[in-house]
Amino acid sequence: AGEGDDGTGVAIQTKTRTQRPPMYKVLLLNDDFTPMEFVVMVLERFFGMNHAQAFELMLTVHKKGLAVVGVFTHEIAETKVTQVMEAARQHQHPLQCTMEKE
Ligand code: NFA
Repeated sequence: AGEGDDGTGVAIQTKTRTQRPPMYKVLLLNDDFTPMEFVVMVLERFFGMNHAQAFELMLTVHKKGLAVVGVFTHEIAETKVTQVMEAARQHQHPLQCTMEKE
């Protein structure tokens, strides 16, 4: 991708590599107690989903046990997990949200 010089006048080929940060999946886990509408509200508020998208993802978690809500850099993923866990704690719901490296 590039050309340098090794000091003897010989051209050296150098590769350009695109920098990509490690990405993290944010997972939402099902439970038997958190109200469906609370999960929908959380997805709308913290993940920017519209009501239909949020309802569909909530149902996926409800039926399959978990789902990936989104994929983010480490700092953004950590913020999302904290926001969801804090909202759940405030409302005393057992909703669980975690992250894992892609
Ligand atoms: N399973 C919960 C209920 O029936 C709803 C729920 C969906 C909870 C997604 C957590 C995540 N009230």
